[in-house]
Amino acid sequence: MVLGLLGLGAVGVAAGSTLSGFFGRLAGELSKNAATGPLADLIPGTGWRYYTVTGGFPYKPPATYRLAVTGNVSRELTLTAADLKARPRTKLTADFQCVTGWRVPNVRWEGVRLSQLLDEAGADSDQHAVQFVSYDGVYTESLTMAEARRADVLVVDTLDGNPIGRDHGGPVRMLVAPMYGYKSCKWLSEIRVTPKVERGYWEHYGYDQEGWVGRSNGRDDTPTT
Ligand SMILES: Nc1nc2c(c(=O)[nH]1)N[C@H]1C(S)=C(S)[C@@H](COP(=O)(O)O)O[C@H]1N2
Ligand SMILES: [Mo]
Repeated sequence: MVLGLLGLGAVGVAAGSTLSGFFGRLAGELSKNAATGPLADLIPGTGWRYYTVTGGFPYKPPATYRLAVTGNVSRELTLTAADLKARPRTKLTADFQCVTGWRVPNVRWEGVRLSQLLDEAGADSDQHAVQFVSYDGVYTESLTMAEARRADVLVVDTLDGNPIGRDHGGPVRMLVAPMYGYKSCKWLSEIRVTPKVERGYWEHYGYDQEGWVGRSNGRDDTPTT
């Protein structure tokens, strides 16, 4: 399976092309839903799609949510949603772009810089990577330590001024603003400092480890960050 299947639905494209206009688009949407489930639908009017590779949306209410910072660190952290609110906060507005082509312009995010949490945990200086683990039990992603420490890589809990909901990977997810959406792990459970980059979910299907918007995966999108 390839990521394109999730985004457009190969079945949907094939079905849509035999029809025209509205009915063609409708057939495409219905076929896409058959492949990915109704909750992965295009959200009317926003451009967002809700993605989940497992078919599940493993939401933890903010009151019981926990984020672990583990691996090769001098102090492991266990943070609550309130702990994240109490740390220095960063706001960032950026287009959100999926490698399958859809883009949501000017999304307003708020959260804590990943570098802040790596510093607090005392990430060992000889470690070269950071891995992100999802509560869904399947999805992981990784960045190099240099990428992870960029100012536009955030642990976010706020989207367009609201708490991040279940469909968007709330209450806490990653935002790797300069890279395609697949690098931004939803339902974030753990941040793990590792000696080397571990291949993530979509990298196993051939997507680039370095998912820079506009210069990876053979795409020529215009980067906005
Ligand atoms: N746990 C998890 N994180 C994930 C995904 C997923 O399926 N599961 N999909 C990725 C992809 S390909 C994209 S484009 C974005 C989509 O974010 P959204 O569902 O909030 O639109 O989440 C990324 N993070
Ligand atoms: Mo994506």
